[in-house]
Amino acid sequence: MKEKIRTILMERGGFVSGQELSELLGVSRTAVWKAIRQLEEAGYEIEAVRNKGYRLVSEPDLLTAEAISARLCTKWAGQEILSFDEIDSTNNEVKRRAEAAAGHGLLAVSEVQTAGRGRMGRPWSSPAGSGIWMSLLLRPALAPIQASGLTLVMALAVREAIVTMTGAACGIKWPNDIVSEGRKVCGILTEMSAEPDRINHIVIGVGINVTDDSFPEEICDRAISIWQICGQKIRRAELIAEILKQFELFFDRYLQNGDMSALLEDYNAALINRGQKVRVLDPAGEYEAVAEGINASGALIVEKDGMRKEIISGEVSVRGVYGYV
Ligand code: BTX
Repeated sequence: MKEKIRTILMERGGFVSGQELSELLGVSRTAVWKAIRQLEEAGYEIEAVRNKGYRLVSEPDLLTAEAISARLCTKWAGQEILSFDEIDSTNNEVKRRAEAAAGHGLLAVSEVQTAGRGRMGRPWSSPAGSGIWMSLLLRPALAPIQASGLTLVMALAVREAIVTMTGAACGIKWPNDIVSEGRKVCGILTEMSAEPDRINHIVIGVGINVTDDSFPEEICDRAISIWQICGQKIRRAELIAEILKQFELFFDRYLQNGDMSALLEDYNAALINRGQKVRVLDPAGEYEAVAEGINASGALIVEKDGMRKEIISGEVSVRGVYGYV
């Protein structure tokens, strides 16, 4: 009943009288009123005006499969969605599903992750209600060596979606972070199961801080939310739908040559390290250099003492000279 009333109010957009609702649903006006109360308790804002009836003002920021699907305009990404209140890690869940033969484009999202992780097993803070913790399953016809570029493709898609929806000033810190004001608003973790010449599956995990006001002490100097950047509390389901739309577009361009060559300009234009001094954390010895941009294989080209070097993601990290960015 609650669901039916929600649907009617959404479809109408304006006021619907209690009398009409009770007639449409064949229940008493008291039953209608009770259902309206339940919707309000679930976070729906409903205006009630004497002689006019009820009008839906706003919906809660739900992260359900239905909320995402209702906004989705993709061909394959997110056509199957699993949504959880709590999970260890959406990357883990998608990997489990991939091993059980789930298909290309499966998306998992969760309100909370109890064991969210970044690269090299680093923890990823994933509290309830304020962020997007999601993972996308891919089964692309690419060689394993071409997989790491997909992290860059997702970075482009997330940045484009944030900018399209909010106009927020943010850029990409090579290879996998979206940053603003020197802090991380999004991290991306790509994991792959492959044989030497064949990819079984790839899982791209995306963590985005959306409406956080504050962060745990250990990350408060390096984390930021979209809300903090631009003062907008956007709906997570809408942002997810926009990211998946953008990902399909960028992914098609990646597939043209199986590398970043068709996306070089877009990526380098979004790259905040470009032309900047960076500290290259090479296990063989740290050094400072100037970042020039990426090449077609997604490696970062840096210049040091007139020599150009190619930094391959996964081997070394890059930091700003004065801080994280
Ligand atoms: P990373 O290794 O580049 O970054 C991890 C580092 O980022 C941590 O060591 C910490 O300093 C910092 N950090 C932790 N939590 C946050 C946060 N919420 N915001 C900003 N900085 C933070 C980045 O790894 C990849 C993160 C991927 C997360 C997604 S969420 C969905 C999916 N499931 C999962 O377990 N991981 C991915």
